Amino acid sequence: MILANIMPERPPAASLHDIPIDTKPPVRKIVDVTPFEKKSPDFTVNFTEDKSGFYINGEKYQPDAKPMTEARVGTYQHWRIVNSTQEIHPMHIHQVHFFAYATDGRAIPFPVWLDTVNVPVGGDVDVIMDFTDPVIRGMSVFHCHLLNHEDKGMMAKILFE
Ligand SMILES: [Cu+2]
Repeated sequence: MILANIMPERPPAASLHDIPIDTKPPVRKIVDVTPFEKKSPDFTVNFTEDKSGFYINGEKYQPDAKPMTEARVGTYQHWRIVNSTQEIHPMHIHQVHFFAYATDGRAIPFPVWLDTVNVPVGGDVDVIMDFTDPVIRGMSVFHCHLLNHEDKGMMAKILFE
């Protein structure tokens, strides 16, 4: 069904083909991790599992659940993602990126901006979540990126406000 016809007020100055394409990889902000390293995490994600499911901080995802955590738009947060199981879990968050800078308490030699990171068995990853984009607001989720784990409960809500 047609929902709307969007017409430009005047013809565009250039066609898409005339716009130069920037082929360089995207450059994201460089973050000084020192202030984050010194204090304890703002939020900890703990992946666990048992015979009846997969959990984040002991909770199995429910569609009607309240957000597990909230983030003030315009801030950074230090998160520690802990894998308390015997298998790997890729942590993924929607809408925002994070700067992964340490694993198992040791600095990552080449820290990078990601939206998914493998959390080692019995280990952890320290990241800086970037909640500074003013456009990113409302309810979102973070979860294990293995579909089987996510579907069995390893997902939680976050509210950007
Ligand atoms: Cu998993």
